[in-house]
Amino acid sequence: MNRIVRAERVAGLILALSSTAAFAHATLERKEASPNASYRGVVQITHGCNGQPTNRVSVTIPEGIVGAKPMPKPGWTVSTEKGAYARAYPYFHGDIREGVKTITWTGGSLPDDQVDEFTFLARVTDAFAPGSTIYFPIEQDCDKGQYRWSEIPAAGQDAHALKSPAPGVRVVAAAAKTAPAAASGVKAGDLTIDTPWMRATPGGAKVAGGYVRVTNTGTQPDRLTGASIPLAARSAIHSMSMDGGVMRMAAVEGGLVIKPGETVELKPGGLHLMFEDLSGAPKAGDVIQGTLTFERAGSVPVSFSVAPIGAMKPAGAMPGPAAQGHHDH
Ligand SMILES: [Cu+2]
Repeated sequence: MNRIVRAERVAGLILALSSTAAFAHATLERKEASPNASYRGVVQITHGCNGQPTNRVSVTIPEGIVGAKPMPKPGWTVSTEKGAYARAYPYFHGDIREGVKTITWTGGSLPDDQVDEFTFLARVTDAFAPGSTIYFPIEQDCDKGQYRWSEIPAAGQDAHALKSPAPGVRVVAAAAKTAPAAASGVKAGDLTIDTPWMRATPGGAKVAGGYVRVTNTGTQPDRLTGASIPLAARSAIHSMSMDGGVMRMAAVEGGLVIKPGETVELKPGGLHLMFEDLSGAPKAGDVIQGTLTFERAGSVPVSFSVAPIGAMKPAGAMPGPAAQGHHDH
């Protein structure tokens, strides 16, 4: 009996200690990453195991993160385990099918009252869409004791509720990190997306035109397949052409190809996005959050600035020739 009570007390003590320690989980210094971009993972170890020095740190590279390489660390021996990926991923000028799955540093001794960092470089593939989270499970071993920072929250679960959470990295579109304004190009993989804009519409209008310039700096063609804004139930990509003095529009079937090295401009009087079944009217001066969808670069959040009715250029651009005789969207 006495023994059981004592075991319970010990268990309670361990629980208390580990929940105190849980204030300082193993963490990753950089909490954001973007698809089709490199990620510098810096594992931070800020405490040992109940006072014991840390002598081993191991990070698991999740599926969808490719080309991982550790940074050597004086005083520690680094080793990697390689394996096949679940599928091939585009990687620079070809595909990559296998690579490092775990990185382990051993042989050092990090006292409980000191901190240290363990670094690797890797590439985030488009397997991770903006809004998702990448989890890197981490094992921490000490002279006595260990932590397994490996718990991944279920959908809707708060990571703070977990005792030993795997550090997470939030996936954001490259756009969100690099382009606060619509002024300069937003990067999405190999694409640069410039100045998305649209025109205000008269009340009651059911359609609005959207415009953008997309440059492909990569080596493979991509394809603009769609666009969305909350105001529009549907959208299409249209071309316009003169036919016997009459402007005609036609849907661009199968998406709009953007060849390597090419810039495709959607503008009034030419190719354009057609937002359809509007539930409200975009007003000049508004900035409307939306997305552009590409076959390779994926779904890219963009901000459409709204220019006045009939404008030929985005708001803020140099005034263009007055709108004249063109088809009004
Ligand atoms: Cu149209």
